[in-house]
Amino acid sequence: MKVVLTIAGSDSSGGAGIQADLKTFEAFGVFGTSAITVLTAQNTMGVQGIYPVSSEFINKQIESVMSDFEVSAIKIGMLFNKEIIQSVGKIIKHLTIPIVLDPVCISKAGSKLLEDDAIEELQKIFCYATVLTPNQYEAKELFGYQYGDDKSVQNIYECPTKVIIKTHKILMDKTYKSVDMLFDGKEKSTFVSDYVDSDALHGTGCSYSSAIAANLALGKSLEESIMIAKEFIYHAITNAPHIGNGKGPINHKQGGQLCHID
Ligand code: PXL
Repeated sequence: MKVVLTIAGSDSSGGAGIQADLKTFEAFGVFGTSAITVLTAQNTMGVQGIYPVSSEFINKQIESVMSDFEVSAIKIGMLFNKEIIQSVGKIIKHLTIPIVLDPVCISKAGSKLLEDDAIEELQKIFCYATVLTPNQYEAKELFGYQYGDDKSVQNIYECPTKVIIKTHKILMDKTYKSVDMLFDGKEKSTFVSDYVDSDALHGTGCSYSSAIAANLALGKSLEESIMIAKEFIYHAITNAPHIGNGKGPINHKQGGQLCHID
């Protein structure tokens, strides 16, 4: 069985962060392991508290997992502050396995998940990743990207890191679509699915990047992994459990049943 590691924050409400990552790994039949970077006290309405783990202990968790298992891919989520970014950066710098870096800045409910002075530090570790998965807001913050302005994404191409920019609602053929664009330094590929008008979007970003990491671990190409991840998220949103009073979680199990790969 393939082993995947997530280096990310804990979401007490179970919809995003480490909890979403592990549920996604399970759905794809890979063995999920974790290194927790921060604890968050949160629910579907927002984040009530953030408690960072020391960088020494984050390293210890990563070393414990990697010294025992052969890890086939890594997903990186919420890193929160400069110190955590620097220490995770030092470890991933030397790795050759696929790394999916979700440059988490803000939650779907609007809470800040990255300290203001940590943005530059986060940009410094981009080149250690195989692929970055910002949403349109993160892409604006990190690359100055605006929809249609593809040149801004080319700025990071001193290295082979690819970028998927997730946009949500684009009018095509008279209906709204969810459109993701993959930039590889030369070409742009576009991935389209129907747009689901839902409030249950908490954890979609985390789960999407985890689904890509799981499929890369299974030996799929990046393009295939993106297509499978996009379909997984579509079904997970349409089968959301509708719990909580705010932006509710998605249904990883339902998505997994539809998309499971043996
Ligand atoms: O989706 C971004 C994200 C990442 N990590 C943690 C989160 C969230 C969003 O809520 O809680 C821990």
